[in-house]
Amino acid sequence: MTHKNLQKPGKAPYLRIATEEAFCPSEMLDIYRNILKQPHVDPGFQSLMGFYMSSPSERAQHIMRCLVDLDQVRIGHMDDAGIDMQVIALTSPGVQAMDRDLAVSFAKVANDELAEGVRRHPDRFVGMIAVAPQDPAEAAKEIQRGVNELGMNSVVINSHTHGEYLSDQKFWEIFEAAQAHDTPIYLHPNTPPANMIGPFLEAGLDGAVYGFGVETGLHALRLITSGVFDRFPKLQIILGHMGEALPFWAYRLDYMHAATVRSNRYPMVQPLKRKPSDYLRENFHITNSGMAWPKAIEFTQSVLSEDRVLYAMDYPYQYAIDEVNALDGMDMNPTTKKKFFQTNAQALFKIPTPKAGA
Ligand code: 1DF
Ligand code: MN
Repeated sequence: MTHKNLQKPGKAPYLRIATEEAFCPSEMLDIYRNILKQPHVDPGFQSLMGFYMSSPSERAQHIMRCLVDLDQVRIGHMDDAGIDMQVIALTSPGVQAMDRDLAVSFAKVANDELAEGVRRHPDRFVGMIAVAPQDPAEAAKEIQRGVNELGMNSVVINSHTHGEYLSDQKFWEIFEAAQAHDTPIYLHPNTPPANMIGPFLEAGLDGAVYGFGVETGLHALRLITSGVFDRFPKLQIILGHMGEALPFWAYRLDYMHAATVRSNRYPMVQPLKRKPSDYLRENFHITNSGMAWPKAIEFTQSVLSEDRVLYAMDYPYQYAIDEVNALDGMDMNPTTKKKFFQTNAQALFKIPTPKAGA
């Protein structure tokens, strides 16, 4: 995974800001080891972290080494790949794999540790606030602390929490806090919950290859159809992986949602103020994490607008220098390309332009 033979990306007329980059405090690995020893381990957690924490494969070893570092290992890789800045989040599933009390207390530990890393390397790192949806009131408080005390301006939630979705109104205090503090929420993937994972696991497709996208796309759609954005019209959700395919579904979602409402088929599918695709355009930003594919990026820009599509690498899970070169070279007008790599991220995460930079 060292890519020594590949050409290093050169200087570009934009900063490259990667926006879905992961870290893992080493104490979280101790907590994970305890969870993995318990009698009834969530099958998705077992499949994902059970693998990364025990596999001798080069990929797993490389990822584990990078995840815990917020200093020279990470910065060396960023330099080699031409990444000026990383927007860093607690890796999935983070505190959402834990019991409530531990999740609440460990979110603070993880956020403090990330904030320290950002303080050591303020020109290179930006942090996202991790929260424990297990306790919505505490999550709302942690958003406030993250903004006011840690200087972070975004939140990460790793999709479902023990099989529960944020479309349930008991979680909406979190959205209220996010809207009030103007912090976008990165709805990052998790493995499918226990009651969904069976057919994925059976085929070895539960992880980043497909299960992540299906589960997180469903979660985002549940936010739309439950009326979250009618209640919190300014709330912004960030999706990775080219919007977990939702832009490609937009036409059918609009048609079938309207048809379902008209026919009174389900009590939980009620009229919305706007079409599902309107919320995608007004309440979502999308990154290309894991999808270095110019045609898909262009299509997503055409659905959401070029102001809402951002670059992400998904370090260390997809540390691929050749993809940076491919995206540098994509056929896109220079203004749009600078929005994609730099200025959309600066606006969304409130990142000032470094004084000496680019
Ligand atoms: C993987 C991919 C793992 C992504 C991740 O977090 C992750 C993977 C545990 O390849 O197993 O964030 N990803 O976003 O694509
Ligand atoms: Mn990721």
